[in-house]
Amino acid sequence: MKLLVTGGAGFIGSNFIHYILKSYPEDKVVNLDALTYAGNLENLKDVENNPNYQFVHGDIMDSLLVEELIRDVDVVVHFAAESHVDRSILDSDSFVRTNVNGTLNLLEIAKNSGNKRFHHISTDEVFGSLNIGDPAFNENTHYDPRSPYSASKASSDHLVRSYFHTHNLPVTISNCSNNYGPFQFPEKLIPFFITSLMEGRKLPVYGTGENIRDWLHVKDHCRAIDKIIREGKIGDTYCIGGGAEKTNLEITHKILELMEFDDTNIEYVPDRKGHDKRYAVDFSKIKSELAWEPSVSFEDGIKETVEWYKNNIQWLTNIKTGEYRNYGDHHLNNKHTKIG
Ligand code: NAD
Ligand code: TDX
Repeated sequence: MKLLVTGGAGFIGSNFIHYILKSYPEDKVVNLDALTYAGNLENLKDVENNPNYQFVHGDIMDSLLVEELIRDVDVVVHFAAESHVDRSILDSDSFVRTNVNGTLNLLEIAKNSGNKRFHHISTDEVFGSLNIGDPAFNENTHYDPRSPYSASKASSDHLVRSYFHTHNLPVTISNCSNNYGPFQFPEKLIPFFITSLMEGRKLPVYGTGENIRDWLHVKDHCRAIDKIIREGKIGDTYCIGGGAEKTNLEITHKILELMEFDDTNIEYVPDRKGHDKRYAVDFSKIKSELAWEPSVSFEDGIKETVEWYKNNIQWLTNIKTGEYRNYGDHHLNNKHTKIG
């Protein structure tokens, strides 16, 4: 199989590329990434010389480039997005550009290139916010996005489904809960708190810290996407979850415990605007239809993740100093194809 992965230099996309190249030595992967602040080619250092891997620096809005790349792949696996809720609250434009217009551009080209198989990576946040005791989100939950980020992702999901119904584009969609693990940009809760403690800063818990997220190790998300692109039913949506609901304070205390710090390192700060209370995902469909379920327990996964950040200080330092962006330049000039 030849895959066009968009956004493969980000957190989940880079983990997915590692997963595919390791699991399927015959498969080929083309990674199209614009290298925004969230794209980091150091995430792919281990595979950069793999003959089955090619990096292309470019934007999913660049139609000529996308047309050229889509032509000879079997499947498009679409991760590229603006992904951070807090940034979407400050400035929503780039979220609409990449998440909505960018997805539309890919769909249109996939349609015009012989109806390519298209898998769209989405989020549980499109379903809105749950209260304690509400049933978990599932594939039939109505959309109710409440942040500019989730509104842009909801819009992209609708466009993907519309291309299935209108044009018979062979699509699938997955809506996943919060991921954690290696290579996550240190703006998201778990890596931000781990790296803050490493750097001697306090942990800014928004509001009371009682908001709940369902956590899934990124490796398990990659396994689920792999199952869907190979065995998923065309036109279907799959909800993916970790079965590990935790309050933000539980996460905070766990990180403090694993890193041997005490509660005086917590600082309560004003709440996020429109902060969703709770996410929870019912993953029984993918479990029964595709025999997928999480394999990494939160206890093991969070321990391993803390260790990963402690053991990858150079990766982190390069982000803090901005050096990671030069790694991209060096890499493009010396090793990999740059088309467009
Ligand atoms: P990320 O922010 O770490 O990575 C996004 C990648 O997309 C970056 O490499 C960036 O350079 C690239 N990109 C951005 N705009 C682009 C453009 N216009 N053209 C080409 N590339 C572009 O994001 P992530 O956390 O890895 O999330 C990946 C996908 O998974 C997103 O679609 C996100 O909505 C979804 N998702 C994330 C989570 C999570 O917990 N992180 C959970 C569920 C779903
Ligand atoms: O400093 C912080 N303090 C804090 O209390 C940060 C960065 C976050 N939080 C809280 C807000 C959320 O309740 O922690 C929770 C998790 O926050 P994020 O890591 O920003 O994730 P979230 O907003 O839940 O969205 C994530 O999961 C779904 C990803 O960023 C999305 O891309 C994905 O779709």
